[in-house]
Amino acid sequence: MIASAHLDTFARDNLPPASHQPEFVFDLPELRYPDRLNACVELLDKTVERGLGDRPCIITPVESLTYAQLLDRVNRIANVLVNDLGFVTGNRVLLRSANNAMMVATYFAVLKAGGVVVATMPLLRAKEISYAVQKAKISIALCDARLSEEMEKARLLAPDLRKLAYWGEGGLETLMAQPGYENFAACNTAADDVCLIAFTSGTTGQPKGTMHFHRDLLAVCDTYGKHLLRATADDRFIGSPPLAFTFGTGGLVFFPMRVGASTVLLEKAAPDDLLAAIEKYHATICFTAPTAYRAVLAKLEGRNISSLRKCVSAGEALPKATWEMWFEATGLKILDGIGSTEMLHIFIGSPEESLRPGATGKPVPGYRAKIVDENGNALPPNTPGRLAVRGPTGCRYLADERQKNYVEAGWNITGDTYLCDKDGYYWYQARSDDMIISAGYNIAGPEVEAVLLMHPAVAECGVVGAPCPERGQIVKAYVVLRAGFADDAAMTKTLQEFVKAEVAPYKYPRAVEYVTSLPKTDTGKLQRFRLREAANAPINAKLAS
Ligand code: 3UK
Repeated sequence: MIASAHLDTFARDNLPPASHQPEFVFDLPELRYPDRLNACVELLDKTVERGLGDRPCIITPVESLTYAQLLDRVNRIANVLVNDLGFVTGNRVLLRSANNAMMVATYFAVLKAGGVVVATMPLLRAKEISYAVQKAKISIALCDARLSEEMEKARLLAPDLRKLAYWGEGGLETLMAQPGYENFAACNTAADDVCLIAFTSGTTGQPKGTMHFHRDLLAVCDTYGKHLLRATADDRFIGSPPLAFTFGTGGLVFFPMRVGASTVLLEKAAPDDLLAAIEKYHATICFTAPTAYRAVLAKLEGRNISSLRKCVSAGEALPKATWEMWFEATGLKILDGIGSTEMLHIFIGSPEESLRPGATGKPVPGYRAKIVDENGNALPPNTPGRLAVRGPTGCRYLADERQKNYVEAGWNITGDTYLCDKDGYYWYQARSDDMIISAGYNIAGPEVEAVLLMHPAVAECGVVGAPCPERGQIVKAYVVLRAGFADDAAMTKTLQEFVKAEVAPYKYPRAVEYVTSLPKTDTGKLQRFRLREAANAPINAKLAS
C-alpha cells in the first residue's frame, strides 16, 4: 500500500485482511494510476484548470452551476470542514440530502479535504442513520435542513456525532461565506486511500459498508464510462437513482464530470418528473431502473424526448419485453448493465452496437467474469451457476464477517445466478437465493416475471416460491394490474395460460395474488424476500407495507 495521507487511520485500519480481499486487476493502460491521486482534483479542479470552468456542470430546477462555480463551493465547504468543524484527514463525513447541487458540492469537498464520504438516502430513518454513524465512527455531518427532523433524532441515538451543519437555512452558507475560503489546497491523498463508504441497501441483515478508494472513482469512469457509455462533453445526463446509491453517483456525477459534461439533478424523479425534465432540459443520457423505463413508456404520448441518445438500465434485470417496447417507442436500445455497491458500478454490460436484448452483456473492458459451481469450478457455456467477477474495483467491507461470503479465492461472488452463452454473453437468471425449487425443477422468479410483464394487463409483478407440502414450493405471482383490468379468477386463468404458452409449462404460477403495489427498497428494487415472507405467512396475512 501507498503511504496514507490520513491522520485518522480508521478506514484503512478496518479494511479486510489482504487474504480476504478480491484480486484486483489493472490490465488497461488507463487504469495505471499514479500513487498519489485525489478524485476531486481529477474530476473537478483539472477541468477548471483546462479552461473549461465556464461550462455547465450541474443543472437543477432551482439553480445551475458551472464547473468553476462548483469548484468555488467545494473549496468553501472544504475550508468549513477543516477550519470550523474540526475535521481531520481520514474523518468520515455523513451527507444527507436529495439529489441536488449542494449534495455534490459537499461530496467533493470531503474528497478534496481527504475525508471519507458516507452518503445516506433521504428516506432513511433515525435508527438507520445512527447505525451508519456508529459503524463508520462518524463525527461530522452535513445535512439539508429539510431533512433535519430524522437527523436530530439520529443525533440522540448516536452521540459520537459531534458536529452537524445544515444548509438551506443559512448555517453552512454563513460559514462558507468567510473571507479567504475561496481557495483550498487539496489533500495529497494516496490513490488507495479510502474516500467512500457506501452502505448496501440491505435486503437482509444489517447494511454492509463497502469501502472504495480515490482511484476506484476514476476506474469506473475509465472502464464502463469510457468503453461502453462513451459520453462526450456535450452530453447532458439525467436520471433517478439517489446520489447515495453508487449507481446514481457514478451515472449522474462521476461519468459526466470525467468528460466535462453536464448533469441534471432532480430531487423528485418519479416517472412523470423524469419525463418532463428530459424534455425541458434536453437530456441526452438517462440512467434509471427497469421499472422506471416501463412506467415512462405508459406516459410517452404527446411528449418529446428526442434529445435522448443513450439509456442505461441497472439495479434489476431488464425484462426483454421492456427493452423491446422501449425500442419500438423511441428507437433507442436500452443499455442493460449489472453493477453492485461492492463493485462500485457496472461490470457487465454492452455497447449499443453489440448488445443482445435480454442479455446483460459481456464483461466491461477491465473486468473479467466467469460462472462457477458451488466449489468455485468454472462451468461450461449455457450452464446456470454463480457469477464471479474481478477487475480494478471490488469488495472491501468495513469490519464485516460477511466479506468471506462475497469474496472467494480472489473473485467477487455477487450472489447472482447467471449463465454465459457460447458467444460470451451473460444472461441473468435470478438472485441465487431467489431461485424457486418446485417438484425438483429450478425456476428463476425473474424469468416468470418477464413473461407476465409481456401481458397487457400486467403493470408490475413479483414472483417467488410459496411453501407447498407436495412440491416443496410452488411458483406464486404477486401482480399489480393496469387500470381497467379485473382481478378475478378469469384473469388468473388467462395469466397462467399465457405463461404456459411462452415458457416451459412447469414454470407457470400456480398461485396468483393481486396487490396494489409491490414492496421496494429505497433504491427502487423489488424486495422479493418480503414477498417470500408474505407467501410463507399463514393464510390471509397481508403484505406488510
Ligand atoms: C442486482 C442486477 C440483473 C444484482 C448497482 C449499477 O444495483 C446496484 O447495486 P446494489 O448493491 O445491488 C447489486 C445487485 O443488484 N442487479 C443490478 N443490476 C442488475 N440484476 N440485471 C442487472 N442489470 O442482484 C446485483 O448483485 O444495490 C447497479 C451500478 C451500481 C450499483 N450499485
